[in-house]
Amino acid sequence: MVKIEIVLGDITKCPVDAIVNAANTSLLGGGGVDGAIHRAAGPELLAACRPLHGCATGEAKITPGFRLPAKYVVHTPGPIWQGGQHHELTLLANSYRNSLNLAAEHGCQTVAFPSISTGVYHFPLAMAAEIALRTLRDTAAATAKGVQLIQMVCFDEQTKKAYETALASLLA
Ligand code: AR6
Repeated sequence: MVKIEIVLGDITKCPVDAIVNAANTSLLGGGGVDGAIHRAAGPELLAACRPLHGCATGEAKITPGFRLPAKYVVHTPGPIWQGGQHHELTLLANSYRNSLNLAAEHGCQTVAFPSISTGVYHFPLAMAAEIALRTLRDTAAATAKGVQLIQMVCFDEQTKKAYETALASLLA
């Protein structure tokens, strides 16, 4: 069975097989975790993203990790929160499921995720945490069976608490 860990930290430092990037649909970089990943990976990452011609919301594409400790970066644009009536819940689940499956298809056993869409995309944190952990647990059991460890890498205490609360209620 997959182990899911909630940790506080910087995802660019994680020595895992794949880290996931909360990207935008251009895949050409941005602020937040996306900017941090591009800075740490080096300009080769942008060069690898250009020929991908973007990515639809909820879908995922993969590149090497270049100067990162991680072997791969899985890029997924999460949904922008628009009040909840624009398929945001389904699209967020799609981002987690498609990212984990793509990493598993590339033989990854350890995968680190940031809190997708809860920064500048303003998805409500508690709901996002619940969707993230339920989708990751179910996907690992159904299709991404080679994945042994999933880390949710939270950048601040409030985010970490939200994921810990969601994990406790998922396991209850
Ligand atoms: N490690 C882990 N988490 C981080 C890091 C880091 N180094 N840096 C920030 N976070 P956001 P979104 C957290 O805004 O809401 C970009 O411009 C951050 O504190 O990065 O999906 C893209 O290009 C928050 O908890 O992503 C898109 O345009 C979480 O990562 C847009 O932002 C997500 O915040 C995507 O917005």
